[in-house]
Amino acid sequence: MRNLTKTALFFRLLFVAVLSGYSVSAASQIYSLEYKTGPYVYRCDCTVAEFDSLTPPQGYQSVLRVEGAMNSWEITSVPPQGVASSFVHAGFTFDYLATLLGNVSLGAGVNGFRVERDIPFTFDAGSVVHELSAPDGKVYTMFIADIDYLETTDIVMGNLDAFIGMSVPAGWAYSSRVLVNPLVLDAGGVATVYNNGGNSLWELTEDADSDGVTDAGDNCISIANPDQEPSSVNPSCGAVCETASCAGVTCVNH
Ligand SMILES: [Ca+2]
Ligand SMILES: [Ca+2]
Repeated sequence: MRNLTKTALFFRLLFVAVLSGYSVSAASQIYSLEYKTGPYVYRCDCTVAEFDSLTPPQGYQSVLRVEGAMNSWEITSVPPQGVASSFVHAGFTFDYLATLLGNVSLGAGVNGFRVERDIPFTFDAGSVVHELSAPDGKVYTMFIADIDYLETTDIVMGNLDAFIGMSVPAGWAYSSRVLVNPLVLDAGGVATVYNNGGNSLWELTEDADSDGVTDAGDNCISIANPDQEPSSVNPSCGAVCETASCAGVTCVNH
């Protein structure tokens, strides 16, 4: 189970790395001890040490998540018909936890996956963000990087050149910049995430008005309003969206 142990350490360090450079509006470092078969995830009623000592059943693989970083991958807590609600393995009970969201095509043979994530990541003004641009112009913002504490100590997310030389899919481009305004990665519930070779996670960041609040969380998608001041008429809508000159602007209720 060496790999699992290393993975656990890896994610713990990743999370610390993320928190040390940026702010996250909610955080915990609770680990889920899970087995996955296909899209179905089961959580172990056991300790980390107990879980670490187990070999997964045939057809299952170990999954270890940090809750808070990607809070919920599940689309339901009720197992679909025909899927077991629990099973016992090596004396431990595994209860059904989730059905994972599926992979999505990001174009040209590049796949991402969807995660349910309801915790916005806030990148403060003045911090460095690392971005991948896809051939279709869509931008993916890195929110977790593979920093192996034991082997690599010189990757600093706050460095503009931290990931120069990283391999990216054909037609994609990497860049980095210092934020003038805060950037909020708010998936609005479901995020599309690209995993770059297992080394880093990049979230699709659609910000039509470039005000630093991504579309899913923007209370006025097409008008820049970084302060997100709410409308006095409809608090779920941005104030800038209620004026006559903004007629027809779509407001996002959330
Ligand atoms: Ca926006
Ligand atoms: Ca806006």
